[in-house]
Amino acid sequence: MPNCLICRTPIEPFISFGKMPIANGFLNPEEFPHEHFFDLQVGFCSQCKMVQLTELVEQEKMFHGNYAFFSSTSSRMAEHFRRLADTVKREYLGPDPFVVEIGSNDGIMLQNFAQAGIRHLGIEPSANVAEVARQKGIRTISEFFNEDLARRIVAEYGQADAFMGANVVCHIPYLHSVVAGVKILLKPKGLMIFEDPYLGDIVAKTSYDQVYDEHAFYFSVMSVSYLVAQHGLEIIDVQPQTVHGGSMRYFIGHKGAHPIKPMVAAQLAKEEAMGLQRPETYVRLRENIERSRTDLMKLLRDIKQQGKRVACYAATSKSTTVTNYCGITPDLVEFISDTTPIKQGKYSPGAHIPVKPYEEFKKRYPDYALLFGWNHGEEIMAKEQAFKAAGGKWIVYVPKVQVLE
Ligand code: JHZ
Ligand code: SAH
Repeated sequence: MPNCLICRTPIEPFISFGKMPIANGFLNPEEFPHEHFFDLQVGFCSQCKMVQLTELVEQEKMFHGNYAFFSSTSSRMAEHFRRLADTVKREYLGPDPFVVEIGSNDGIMLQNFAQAGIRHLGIEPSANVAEVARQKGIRTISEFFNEDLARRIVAEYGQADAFMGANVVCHIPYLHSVVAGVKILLKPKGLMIFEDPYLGDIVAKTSYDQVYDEHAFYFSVMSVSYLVAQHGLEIIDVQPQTVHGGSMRYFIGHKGAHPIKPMVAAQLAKEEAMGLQRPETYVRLRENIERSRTDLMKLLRDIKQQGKRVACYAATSKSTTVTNYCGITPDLVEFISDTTPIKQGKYSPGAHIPVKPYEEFKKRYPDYALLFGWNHGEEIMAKEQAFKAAGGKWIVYVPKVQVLE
């Protein structure tokens, strides 16, 4: 049995999704024979309550100079991060402020600090997206964050008022080194502010497509509290977010440095009531995931039999789990429409569904669009009114499989 990455207790997986490729590994046909696969399985640690992958993919195989996810493809996310940056600027910066962000990608958040002339540093190992940020005038280094890098940053720039990370902390298996680095990097009153998809939402909505190679952890307030306490830090506030299908934002400070907001205890009580501390919850989650797969495949096969056309909307990382776990192949869906140039003209990981530019979707609407970017549903549906007006229907599978009439 593998050991918990946080507390070393042996853990057993509660679900196996089978062999999976790299979620963002869009590829060309000549690369099909060499595609990398691993066992995608998730386990729950009954000791420290951390939900996690039990087999990991090397970080260099996922994050490199051809990384396919560019944060700025969503205008709503840009707005979300602008608001977060405004809050940080208003409430959390002291004299001679310094802001560090890990997983800063194409600069979607740090641009707000750079434009305001605030000292900042982005840590972004994927060199191609980091370069886009540099072009915007954002100081960025291409390295993986860990305790050693934290020491080097303090030596060169001093300590930080804010250490930020969105959709990145849950990507890093060696979290003890990260949190030890944060402890060194933060000023006495400094804050670590990060957000990731929330386990409570995954369980409540059966959003199993949050599970893929990059997401090593599925955090709750319980499991994050345990982790940071090992390093003399504590959660002082939590704020639920609607983005990415339900996320949680955590505010963490040095132990005793800040008053703890009542929301922390309230959210912990909610987690207890939901049963996030009990193994049975994950048995039920597995059953719900299996039912979702059965329902989605039945729907797609019925539509196929009626001779209707289905195309997929947004070649998300999440869709790699859906297509490979459910068995969605190019005979069931024609293509995946996506706005990211680096994905276009390639094939989806594992299932090898062609990825086509968004213009293909607009040129000849399918009868049904399978919404792989369901987390951006509002943004997408607002701009696809013409698809609906032309008789097009959306297929969604979170929180349940259904056709939106
Ligand atoms: P989106 C990635 O997940 C990977 P993904 C990562 N592991 C993570 O946690 C989150 O991001 C933050 C396309 N799109 O945001 C563009 C359209 O085509 O759900 C992108 O290819 N049209 C770091 O990949 C993809 O969706 C649109 O109108 O699941 C992004 O998908 C919109 C809004 C997006 O992230
Ligand atoms: N914060 C952005 C980007 C999320 S994508 C957003 O929310 O949209 C996750 C990013 O984290 C990738 O660009 C990846 O290269 C980066 N990353 C992965 N491991 C990292 C590590 N150990 N340290 C810093 N960044 C890392």
